[in-house]
Amino acid sequence: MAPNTLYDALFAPHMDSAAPFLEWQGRRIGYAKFLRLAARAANAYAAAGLGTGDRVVVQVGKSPIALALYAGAVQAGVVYLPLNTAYTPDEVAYFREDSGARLLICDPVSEQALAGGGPVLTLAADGDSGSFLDLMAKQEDVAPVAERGPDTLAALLYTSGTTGRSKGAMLTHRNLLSNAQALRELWRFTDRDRLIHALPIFHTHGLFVATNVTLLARGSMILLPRFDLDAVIATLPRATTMMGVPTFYTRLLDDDRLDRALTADMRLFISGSAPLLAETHDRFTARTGHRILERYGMTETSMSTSNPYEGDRRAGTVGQPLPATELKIRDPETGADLPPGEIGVIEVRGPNVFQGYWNMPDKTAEELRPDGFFITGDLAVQAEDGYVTIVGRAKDLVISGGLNVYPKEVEEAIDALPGVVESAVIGVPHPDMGEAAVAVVVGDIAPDTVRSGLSGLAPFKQPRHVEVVSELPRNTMGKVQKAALRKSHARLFAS
Ligand code: MLC
Ligand code: AMP
Repeated sequence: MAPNTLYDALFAPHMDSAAPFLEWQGRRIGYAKFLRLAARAANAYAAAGLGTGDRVVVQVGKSPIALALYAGAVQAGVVYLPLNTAYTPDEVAYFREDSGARLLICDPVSEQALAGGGPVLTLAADGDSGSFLDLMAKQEDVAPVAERGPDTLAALLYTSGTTGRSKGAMLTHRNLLSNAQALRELWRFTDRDRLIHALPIFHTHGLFVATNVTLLARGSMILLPRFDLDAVIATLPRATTMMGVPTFYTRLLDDDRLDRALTADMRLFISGSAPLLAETHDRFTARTGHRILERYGMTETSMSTSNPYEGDRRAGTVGQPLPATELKIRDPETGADLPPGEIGVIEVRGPNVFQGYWNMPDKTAEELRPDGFFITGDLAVQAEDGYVTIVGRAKDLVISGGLNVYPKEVEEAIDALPGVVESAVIGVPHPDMGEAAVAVVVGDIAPDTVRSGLSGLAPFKQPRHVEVVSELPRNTMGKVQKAALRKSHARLFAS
């Protein structure tokens, strides 16, 4: 029988393999060594009192050990809940409480601020010290494998909706594994691949798409702490593939060192998490000869569509649905199927689609239909030949450098400041981040005071520009016209 859990498919086949898995700051870590680290982490979870199904919240810097915390959770059957390192202590406290996590692992520098909400262990940003690492060091490097099935929970990834607080998307072994299998095949990953991994490992893109596909193909990853232009340029000649958000590609294009010679040994560049402009796609091809392969996905669904490896990688489109994924374009009001060429909301169904939001049956029912179709909130048209072009969002969301900013959350924080009457947060085209958040505020308050009043929010959520006005544009129903604001501010960041 084909393996149907993450451990059986991704880890078990490599237990004794000396093949390289990670390269990190000049050091090589082979598969067998990495899996011994994972086993130590699995034993350390057990030593800390966690059993199968318990949640662990992990807010740590990127390092091989941090990746082993994920692998160890898979082995121990612990549900993995990774968090953006930019989240503030207040934000972390919410995720921890909402998920009922048994343990939080964070950077030692935040330990004090996060104490009080339950057990805390630490791992330093470079992965070289911390109380969880100490606990791992005391463990055996073999560990039992928790009994898990394809339908048991592997991870809880928080993602905000347009209203209220963040929701934990429940992802099973089947969700994650089926997607990795589809992508490995579609993108032709093999054991000869060396992936430049410059993404964060707290989101679907860097944690699941990049890592699971590589593990499944028995390839290797050159792990960089973050996207650093010089480091990526230095690494390109030794790599075969890269996955990135559009900002990676626009930053590379802004550098004269990017050319055909530098990328001669690369076989594939993949982009996703935010719209890649057709213009960026075309410039990249003109400069390097490579056609970026764009795909589309979401925390709740992993990847749903992709351009082909062989065949037409069509600029400005996100390609066709993955083989096992059904995709429909539906009328956002009535839910009726729309014919090719008409704009509607993307709905998807398949083994990639999550199981619902943790402890939020009502929210789940709003977005996940009884027949299994998930309402993504992305607006698109589909061509007769299946290619999907995303044209906008029905949900009020700003995507900045591939990170989601929920206007409602920022508006609530602004509206709570003394002197503020109301506010509107919009996404405005930004040459580096794709979009940047801008706040338009009504009230007796200075822009700097608004800015300094938002320190409880992670920095990437804070508006890049704050403007105080006498009133917000409204339609006849009294609803704030964000479209009008986006239009009047469209050139704010034009270089
Ligand atoms: C950093 N900053 C950001 C930001 N990233 N602000 C807005 N949006 C962002 N994305 C802030 C920093 O705190 C800093 O603030 C300032 O901007 C300058 O930072 P920088 O050095 O220019 O940014 P950098 O560290 O280079 O990061 C930019 C980035 C990074 C685009 C490389 O954000 C990144 O790797 N993004 C990828 C996110 C991702 O993986 N998304 C996938 C989600 S999964 P200050 O105040 O200190 O100056 C998903 C599903 C799918 O969407 O389909 O994949
Ligand atoms: P997240 O909730 O962080 O998983 O972000 C998912 C959202 O990112 C999707 O709903 C889309 O709006 C957006 N997204 C992902 N990939 C693409 C893409 N290739 N083009 C346009 N938008 C994308």
